Amino acid sequence: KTYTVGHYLSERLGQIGLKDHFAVAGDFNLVLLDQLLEEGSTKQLYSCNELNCGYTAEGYARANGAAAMIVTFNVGALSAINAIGSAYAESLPVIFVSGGPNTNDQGSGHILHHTIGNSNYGYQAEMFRHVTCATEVILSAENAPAQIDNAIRTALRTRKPCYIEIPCNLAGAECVRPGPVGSLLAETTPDKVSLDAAVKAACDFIETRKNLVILVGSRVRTLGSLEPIVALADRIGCAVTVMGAAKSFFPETHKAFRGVYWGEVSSPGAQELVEKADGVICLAPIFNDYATVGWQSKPPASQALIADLAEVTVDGKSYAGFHLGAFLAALSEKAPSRPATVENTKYTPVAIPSSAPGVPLTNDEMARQINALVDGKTTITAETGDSWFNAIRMHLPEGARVETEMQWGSIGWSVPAALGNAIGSPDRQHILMVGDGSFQLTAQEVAQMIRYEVPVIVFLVNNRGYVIEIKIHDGNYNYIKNWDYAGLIKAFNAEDGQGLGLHARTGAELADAIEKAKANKKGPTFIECHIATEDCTDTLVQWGKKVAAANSRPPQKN
Ligand code: TPP
Repeated sequence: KTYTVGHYLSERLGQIGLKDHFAVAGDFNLVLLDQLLEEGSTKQLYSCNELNCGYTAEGYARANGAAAMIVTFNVGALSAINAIGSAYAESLPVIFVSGGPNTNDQGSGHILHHTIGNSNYGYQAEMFRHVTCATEVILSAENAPAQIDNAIRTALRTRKPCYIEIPCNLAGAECVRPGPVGSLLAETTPDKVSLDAAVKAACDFIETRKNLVILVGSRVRTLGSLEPIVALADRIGCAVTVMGAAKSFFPETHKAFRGVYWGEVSSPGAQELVEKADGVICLAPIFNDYATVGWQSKPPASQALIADLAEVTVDGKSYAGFHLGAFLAALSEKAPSRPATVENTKYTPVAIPSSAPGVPLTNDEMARQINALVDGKTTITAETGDSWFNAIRMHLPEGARVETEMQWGSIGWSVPAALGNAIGSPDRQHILMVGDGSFQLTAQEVAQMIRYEVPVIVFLVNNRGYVIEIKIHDGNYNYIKNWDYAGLIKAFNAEDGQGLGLHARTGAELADAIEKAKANKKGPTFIECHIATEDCTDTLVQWGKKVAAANSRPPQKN
């Protein structure tokens, strides 16, 4: 039997540790999908549309380190580009594969369906070039192995999405078998001279500062483990805070944990700790306007050591040629100990207030009950909106995980991302917190949770609007058409689904719904939580004011 380009891709996906790939069919990728099914290293799972497919893959990469998706040319790929932007922004290696025009049509002047109606088919790859680390348009079966390998290798090394375009008449063309997978997986050998210099500079920084604190950022996700961060904190002995987007990326039960640093909306004590420190060791941070509460809370360069994924900056000097993991490992062996901040400060978590079971459900009571459900094997996916602030104020047992998409911040992300995450880590309990406005973008992906019997517990916050936007800048455009959200589950179940749709209008109803959710393992349990529009976290209100102020700065006059 002929071994094909599609088989080659399929075998590689299995070799890099994927168990599944996500797809939407179209005539430019049908033969490719056949090859993937035939070779069979990974399972083929389907999405309702390509945007959802992209976010499902993005969520799977969060659980599994990488992901793959296959869509059709233009009509599919251009829907998915938003999700690939997300994977780029959030540093997640999603292997994006698009079917492409038959090689006989390329350069022939033929006009093809699904295109913008001219005969130059390079524009799709050109668009994706901005949101991927490697863009490979395959034009011959002979070159396919090197091009597929280059894209996958670059994605895994840089932790960014890559682009592979496979013409519809090459997916089934004869191809050589893959060589050893090691060259795709291995990190490049660190530049030892540069690494040693960075570690020396970091040790000097640590030695000469009186009040040190570690600030953990969201891109540490790419390390795949919290151990290197814990080892560094233990070695230095200083206090540790996490950025909002890095919630759960340091164990909250660790003696050095001092909560979330997020400028004015920090955990009690964390703002003072970080802003009074004369040395802040920032691990893979993203200091955007949201994270800095409208540019108010970025540690000044003179006080910050920035250890990013591919470079370390200390006292204005940059060192590169090694990955963050190698830097942390070396620094954890050499760093001097500075116990000051961990001994002089303490962390007092704030309890989430409760309300009586019979009264109308409040945001606090909802957050409190969700928090009580979280154990060490729980992943919470929290959508843009007040769900961020609710997830961030929760108390996490060791092992619990929170996933947010704070850099890209696209509403609708969380429904497919929670599905992908749950497929990528089926041994964990999955909780999704999503607002009604966000849900309206990607609602139909709940049907795939039903199809694949994925028991995500969905908390849909029906507060009749875009409350986060109301707090940033109010107007008519922030109020949405109400739906019977829980009622959708009956429609999605159709004749064979086992999803459960429930309403919670009081604390007692929510508690009852959560009990039913725990028992339902054959599909998602969707709990529509009815919350008053004005009822949201205080942190959202405070943060919203600062972000609004930053957004409304007038243009500078020349
Ligand atoms: N469109 C996209 C794709 N992404 C966005 N982030 C926005 C628009 C702007 N936006 C940010 S949050 C938000 C909107 C429209 C509303 C979120 O509302 P909801 O999901 O109901 O959450 P809540 O604020 O009520 O908690």
